[in-house]
Amino acid sequence: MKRALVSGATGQDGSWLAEQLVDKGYEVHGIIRRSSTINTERLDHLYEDPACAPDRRLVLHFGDMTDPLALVDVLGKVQPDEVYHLAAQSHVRVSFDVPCYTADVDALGTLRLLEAVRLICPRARVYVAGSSEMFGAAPPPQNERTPFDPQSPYAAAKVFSYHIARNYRRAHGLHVTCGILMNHESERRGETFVTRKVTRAVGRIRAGTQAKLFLGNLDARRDWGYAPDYTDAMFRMLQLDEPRDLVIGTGESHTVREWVEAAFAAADLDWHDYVEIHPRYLRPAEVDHLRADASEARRVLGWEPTVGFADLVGRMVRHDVNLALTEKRC
Ligand code: NAP
Ligand code: G4F
Repeated sequence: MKRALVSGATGQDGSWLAEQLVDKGYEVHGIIRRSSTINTERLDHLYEDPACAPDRRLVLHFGDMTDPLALVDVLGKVQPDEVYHLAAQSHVRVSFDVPCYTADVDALGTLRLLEAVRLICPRARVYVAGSSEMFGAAPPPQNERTPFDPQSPYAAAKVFSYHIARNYRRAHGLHVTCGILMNHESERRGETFVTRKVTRAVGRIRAGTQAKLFLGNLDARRDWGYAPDYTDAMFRMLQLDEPRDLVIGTGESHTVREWVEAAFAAADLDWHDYVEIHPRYLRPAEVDHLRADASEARRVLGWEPTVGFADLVGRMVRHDVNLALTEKRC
């Protein structure tokens, strides 16, 4: 049985990936950080799966990307075959408020983990979560040859992560792969990212528990895909014998306005009646347009997205309409 260690296991991607790895027969270990509130909601259902808890197929360990000794300790205990490094302060807007913390977790955190892998389990294969945010102001379509032009502390930290991953591959011969993923969303997306913020609002407006939705820049364009397709791409990347960095995305982009319009329409609402612009949600620097040229990943991994824009919006709206009704009844 192969053993995988997932940092950021409690996040959107970590939870989908843990589920997929358990299904593939892996013993899955996740790093979670101590929190005063419950932060395992996205994983809790896995413990109801008989394949997981009783057989110890999913095991959680406390750790933090700012604590190198804890990373050494977990790696020593788990001795993983594969490490998926997903933990990050992942909110771009928030990275302008806490730039030093973001760099510590997202940039140095990756270095701490790679150094711990080098010392403890150098034969493990490592996936490092890069981001299409690294392309920043570079015009679309973006692919593996597009120069980075980061527009936020988050993006700059991810560029460091990308370069240090490549350095550990070249200098120390580690099997490290950096995935450069476009935005990916799901029913488990954090509620302050724009897609989920909108679908949560649509659900609550339909349930009569929210009146208005305040947003920032509606003109930005993103290449939105479905998160489980992207965690599947992470797995496929780590199965390549020669590690390489690949861009993942659908190749189609839409404005935030189009997302808003589609989400409200899916619940028979007119967004003009509910949405207002608030300067709080504007960013000091914006990324205007991300759209992937993922032809290399399609060729090398045989990867294809399975969920398109309209389907993705529909799934998330249906989920959040039901969720809001359940919350109202409670
Ligand atoms: P997410 O939902 O925000 O999850 C981030 C995870 O990192 C959570 O488990 C979080 O723990 C954990 N974390 C944060 N700070 C930590 C720290 N100091 N020590 C240990 N763990 C920490 O993000 P995601 O959407 O799943 O994204 C996964 C990765 O892919 C991230 O690196 C993100 O930057 C990158 N990425 C995401 C996208 C996307 O569209 N989703 C696109 C490109 C790249 P808590 O649950 O306790 O907060
Ligand atoms: O949903 P967002 O916050 O995602 P963003 O900034 O593109 O970052 C996400 O994708 C990256 C990959 O490209 C990841 F690396 C990163 O971790 C994260 O998952 O914002 C999308 C767009 C932006 O242009 C933003 O300005 O939506 C615009 N927007 C408009 N109003 C808003 C809002 N974003 C948020 N979060 N909240 C708003 O009210």
